Amino acid sequence: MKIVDVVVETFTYKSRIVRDSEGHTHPGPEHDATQTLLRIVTDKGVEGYSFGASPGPIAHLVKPILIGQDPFYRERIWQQLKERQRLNLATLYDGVLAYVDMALWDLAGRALNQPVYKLLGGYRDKVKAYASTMCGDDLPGGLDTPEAYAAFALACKARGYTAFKLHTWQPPMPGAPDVKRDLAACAAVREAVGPDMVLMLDPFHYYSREEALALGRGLEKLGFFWMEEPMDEHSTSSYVWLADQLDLLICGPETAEGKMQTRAEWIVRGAADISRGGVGDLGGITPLMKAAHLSEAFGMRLEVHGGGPGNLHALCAMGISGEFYERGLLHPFLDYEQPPPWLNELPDPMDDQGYVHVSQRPGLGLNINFEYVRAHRVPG
Ligand code: XYH
Ligand code: MG
Repeated sequence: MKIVDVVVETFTYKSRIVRDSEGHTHPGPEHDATQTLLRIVTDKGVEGYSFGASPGPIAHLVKPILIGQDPFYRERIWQQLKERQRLNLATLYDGVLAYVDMALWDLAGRALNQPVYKLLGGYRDKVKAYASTMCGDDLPGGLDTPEAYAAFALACKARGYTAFKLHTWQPPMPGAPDVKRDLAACAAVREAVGPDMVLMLDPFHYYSREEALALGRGLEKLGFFWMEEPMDEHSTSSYVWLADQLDLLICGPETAEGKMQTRAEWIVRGAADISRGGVGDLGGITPLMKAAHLSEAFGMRLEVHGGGPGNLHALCAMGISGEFYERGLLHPFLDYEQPPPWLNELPDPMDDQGYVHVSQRPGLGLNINFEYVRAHRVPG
């Protein structure tokens, strides 16, 4: 089997999610948006798909490497793309590698009529989810006050979630960042949901060591399970210092560059108690499994960053598995249970016990509405 084409199709849809000047997502007015479908095409007619890739780097950097290769040589292709990143980091970022790697895993599953997690070596077929909120906002009835977070946590508990992670207020929101307000939101949530719900915090990502320590000590009093990314993750030493001071579990790194090598450094230096990363941070399912096996060798869990089928299939193939699937980002104003128009069903359906079930369909299990993609395709 040989790869004969690599295509990115751009199409339009209506979105109610907007980004603030820092890039954080929030509910907003309905507007036109675009999405992309990456298609890796073979000479045997089998294709692999993923959503979100940028057309430019795929056409100029990825396609010339893939054409003519056997799509089952994922490790070789991933290593070639990783090496090509060194002088093309502005365009060939880890997310691009992730889209390509996921489409290759999808292609293998479709060719062999197996879900990806079984090709990886299945371990389970469902994973407990946590409700992962959007960052705080100033929308009345949204996530604008500690009481609003508490109300939303109760709604998520009623939906079946057994765990809830707050993303609290970040700049450019007025008054952010503020350790005291973060702790007020966490206290309101704990008061509302009771002692049994698992709670985590993902706050402003650039607090000082002292602010992160004050936050961590406050979370210990509230019985929180983990805190992630309270400081700039480029300072490993700061996380070593923080983890030494706290009983609260520190989970990371999430966004620090360097794939599984960075995670190895954090583990050997004691910068975190739980490792972290998702397909977007590491560059695909292939490196995410490398990081999972690295963590396992140290008897540590890796909690996967972000949702989506790539992360879910990896979670279902981990020996020391991440305990949770990050479902979100959620907000009281948005109905997460509705699939996007380009899919006929949610890729991460959750039962009323709080478990997300991995698809048994071949590949990543995406039930793609190709007719929608065709009908809304952007010419060119
Ligand atoms: O928007 O700052 C943010 C969130 O932290 C986002 O980057 C991401 O979804 C995350 O951190 N999830 O845990
Ligand atoms: Mg995070």
